[in-house]
Amino acid sequence: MGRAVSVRCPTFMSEMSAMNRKLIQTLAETTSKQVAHFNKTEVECLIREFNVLLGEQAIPGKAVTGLDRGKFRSILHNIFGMTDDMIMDGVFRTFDKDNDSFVSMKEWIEGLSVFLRGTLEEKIKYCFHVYDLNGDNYVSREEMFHMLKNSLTRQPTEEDPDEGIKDLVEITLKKMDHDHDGRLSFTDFEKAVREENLLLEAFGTCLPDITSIEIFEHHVFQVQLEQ
Ligand SMILES: [Ca+2]
Ligand SMILES: [Ca+2]
Repeated sequence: MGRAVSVRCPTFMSEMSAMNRKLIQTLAETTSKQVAHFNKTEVECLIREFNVLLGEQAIPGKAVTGLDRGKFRSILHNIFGMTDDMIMDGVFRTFDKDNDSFVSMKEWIEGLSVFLRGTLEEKIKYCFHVYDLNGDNYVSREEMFHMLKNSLTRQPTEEDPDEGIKDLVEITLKKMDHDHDGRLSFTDFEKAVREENLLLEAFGTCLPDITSIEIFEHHVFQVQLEQ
């Protein structure tokens, strides 16, 4: 992506035991080969940040479960400014690939690769997965209704908000449901987003804005340069 300048981890690394450091380096070596958008040093920094956020040290030989829903949601909220519960649950579900209710270190790095630096193709897959609330590979009328209602009914209006949202669902379907079966398949969604990129986050903000990406990356990758 052309953004990987020389990056150094905070001095924190030197405070870790040599054994732990070696473990993290080995882990980073392996993991960086599996993710598209981070180099080895960046992966090392992300592992360190993961441990900080987890609030406990990764002890060699001890299995670390990972970030639970609550911890993960507070990261989305505090670091990336997300507020929508339904969307945050969707992001959690999308990061938690093996569905064990924890975002493991590997899931964290793989997820962030798309979340922070994903290509359009990767982001289309990611957003579709977030929006497919029940995981049946379609975004249904009901799912659209719930998400739009959740994101739009912040301000109370005099009219029945449900009617307006139902109309919006129909308008959205008309625009995006290319095969006319009354729901969005991945193919429908992908086609619509490729035609109009703004539809990527049609049902709620599930990707961070550029400012929070920059702040996060600066904090995780380059904090040492300022010390
Ligand atoms: Ca998991
Ligand atoms: Ca669905």
